[in-house]
Amino acid sequence: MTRRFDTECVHCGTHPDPQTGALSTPIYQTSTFAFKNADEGARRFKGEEKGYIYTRLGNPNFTAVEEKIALLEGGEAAAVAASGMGAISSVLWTALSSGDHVLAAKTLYGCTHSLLSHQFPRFGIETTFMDLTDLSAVRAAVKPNTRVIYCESISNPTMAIADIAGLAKIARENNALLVVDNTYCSPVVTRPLELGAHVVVHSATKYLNGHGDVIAGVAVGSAEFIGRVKMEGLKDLTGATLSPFDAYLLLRGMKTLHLRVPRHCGNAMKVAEFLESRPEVAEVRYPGLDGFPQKELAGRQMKYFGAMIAMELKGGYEAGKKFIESTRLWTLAVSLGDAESLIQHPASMTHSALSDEEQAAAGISKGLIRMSVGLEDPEDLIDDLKQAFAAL
Ligand code: LCS
Repeated sequence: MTRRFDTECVHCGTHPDPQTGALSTPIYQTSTFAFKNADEGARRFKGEEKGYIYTRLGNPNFTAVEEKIALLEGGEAAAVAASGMGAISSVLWTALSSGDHVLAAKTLYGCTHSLLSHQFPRFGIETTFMDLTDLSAVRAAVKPNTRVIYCESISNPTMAIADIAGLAKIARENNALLVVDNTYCSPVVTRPLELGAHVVVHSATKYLNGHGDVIAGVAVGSAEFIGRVKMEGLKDLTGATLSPFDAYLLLRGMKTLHLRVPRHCGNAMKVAEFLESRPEVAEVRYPGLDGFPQKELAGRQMKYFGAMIAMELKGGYEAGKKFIESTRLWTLAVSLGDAESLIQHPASMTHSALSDEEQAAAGISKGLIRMSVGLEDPEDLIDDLKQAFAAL
C-alpha cells in the first residue's frame, strides 16, 4: 500500500525493536559492534554481508534517519553527518578532484561560500560564483571540467530562488552533478530530486530537526553516489560522524515535519505582509508576496513559500541594529528553522567570513536583516515587531 508524505514523516524508518518491541528506536550509543566470529567480521568489511561494524561506518540510529529522509526527498539513499557542513563537504570532497571546476550560486550560506572560495582553491578546485537565475549565462559558463553545479533552493540570506529543473537540464547535458542545498525549504516545500537534481544536502540542524537542539546534516541521492559519500567522504575524507543520540533526536523531530513546516510558512506570510505595510521598511523579500521578483518560479517549484524573510530598513544598518536589539520575543541569534523565531544580521554574523567585496558580489547589503519565523502565535510575533519599530 502506498503511503502518503505525512504518513511517511511519522512512520518511515522506525521499526519496533526486534528484541523488546520498543516502538521508538532505542539509542544505540556504541562506538563498535561485536562480530559473532572472524569470518562474519571479514564479510562485513568486504561488504558481502549487511550489518554494523563501527559507528563511523553506520549505526541503527543513522539507518532510521536515512530511510526517512531518503523517502521524504524521493532519493534512493541518504547519509547522515555531524553537521550540514559535514554533509556538504563530504559530498563535495567525494564528487571533486584537483583540476575540477564548480559553478555555484553567487549567494550561499557563509561557510559553504568560504569552503568553495577560500579552501578548495588550495586543493586545485576552482569555483565560478554567478547569478544562477540566468540560465543562458549558466550554460555559457560551463567548462569542460565543470563537475558540480551547486545552489541552495532559496539562497541564504538573499532569497534568490534557483530554477532547479533548468539547472538540472544543464548539469545533465554536461555530465555534471547538480547539488541542491534544500535547508531553507525542507522537502515539505520543495523536492529538488523530483525536479532533476542529483544530490540534495541539508543542514538538518534547521527544519528537519526543528527544535534547535541538534547540529546535524544529511545528503540524499542515488544509492551509488551516497554509497561513495559514505565510504569516501564520510569515512575517509571528513570523518563527520553524527552521534547516535543526535540521530535519535533528529528522527524524533522529523516525525512532525509535515505539521511544523506549513505552520512556519503560514506565520511567515502574515509577518511578511505586516512588514510590507510598515513605512520604516525599504524592502521585504518573501516568495509569498505579490511583489517578489521570482513569484512565478516560486509558484512552480514550491508547495508553500518557506518561512525565511529578508528585510531592509530605510535607516540601513544603524536602524537594523537598533531593531534586532529591540525585539523581545524574536531572539537575536543565528540558525533558523527552530520553533522560536530568530532574527540576525548576515553581514556581521552568518556571512561575516566573506570580505566586503564578496558580500557585495553576493548581494548581501550591510542593512539586510534575516528573520526565521517560528511557531509562536503570529499576532504575538507581530506585536513584538510593532514595539521594536516604535523603538527606532
Ligand atoms: N546550509 C545552509 C543553507 C545553512 O543555512 C547552514 C547553516 C548550513 C548549510 C550549515 O549547516 P550546519 O553545519 O550549521 O548544520 N546555517 C546557519 C545560519 O544561517 N545561521 O547559523 C547557521
